[in-house]
Amino acid sequence: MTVPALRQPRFLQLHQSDPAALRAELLTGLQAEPARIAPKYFYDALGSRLFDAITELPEYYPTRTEAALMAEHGPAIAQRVPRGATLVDLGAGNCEKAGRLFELLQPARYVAVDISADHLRHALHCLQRQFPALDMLGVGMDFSSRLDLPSEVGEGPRLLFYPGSSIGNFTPEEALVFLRQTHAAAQGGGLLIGVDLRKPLDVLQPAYDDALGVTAAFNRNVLLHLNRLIGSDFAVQDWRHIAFFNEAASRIEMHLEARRALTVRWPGGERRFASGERIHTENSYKYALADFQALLAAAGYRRIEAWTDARAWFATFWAEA
Ligand code: AVI
Repeated sequence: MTVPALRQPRFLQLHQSDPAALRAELLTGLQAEPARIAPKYFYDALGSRLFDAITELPEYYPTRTEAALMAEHGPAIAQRVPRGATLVDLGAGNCEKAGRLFELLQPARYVAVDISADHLRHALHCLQRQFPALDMLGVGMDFSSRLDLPSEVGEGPRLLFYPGSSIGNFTPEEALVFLRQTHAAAQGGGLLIGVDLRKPLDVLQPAYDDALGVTAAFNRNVLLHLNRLIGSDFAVQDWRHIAFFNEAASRIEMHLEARRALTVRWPGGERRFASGERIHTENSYKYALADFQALLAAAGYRRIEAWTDARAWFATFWAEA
């Protein structure tokens, strides 16, 4: 008797890092007024672990609020979403959130997208054992500047999944560009997206400045990552974590503030920072429900539906392409 071979996930690595371009981008940011570092540099190995720890903090409500929302409204969401579509998980990470949806949404294929296909290997192999019949593909690509899915993702409607309110780390203008790209990529399917909403300051502020200091460590760790990438000599103890809600822009801003006047050096350059001078590291936009609905409509989506938790802190939108 021959035992049928187990289906294996396939992998495709499209993103190749370009050290010279990366260095140029980082140095431009460091020399800008005010200095800035893009939030994607938070996520080295330690930064990714610190982010996982953030999601478990009592103050960081988005992850557990979204999970509860999906558990409660999953069946209603499943009624809207087409069966047998290709589920494309943007920023899949450990693939946990999408894995919880397989039984509910019954996709024909699962495509996990992240910056590195290697990061997806373990999670996809585990999921494949749990769901042996599901076709699985891991794609390593950087979709933050352009979402251009490869032909291997296949024909037919796609269900794009972008949970966690990562859309909030784009400016609204960038978010619109990105949503237009998801609309084009959906091939007549749709987008299931998690969005963090405006809420009282006494909830927002501690979520980004927690009592244990995990978010502070996450923010300051970006400097250690930079030291490895460009050979700079940032000393993390010289930098204070700052997080506040910018009411006019409706966003949490994170910065690193110099505790004293200092000079940061790297091969071929340096920058002086005055005491109290800041490096801007992240924006996390908080939307009104109607404003995000309007953004989806402007991107070309129709039949937009939203589910929120009882306190209206977080929303999951389904939008047809
Ligand atoms: C990944 N992103 C949605 C998080 C957020 O809430 O904006 C990143 C984060 N920054 C500080 N805490 C969490």
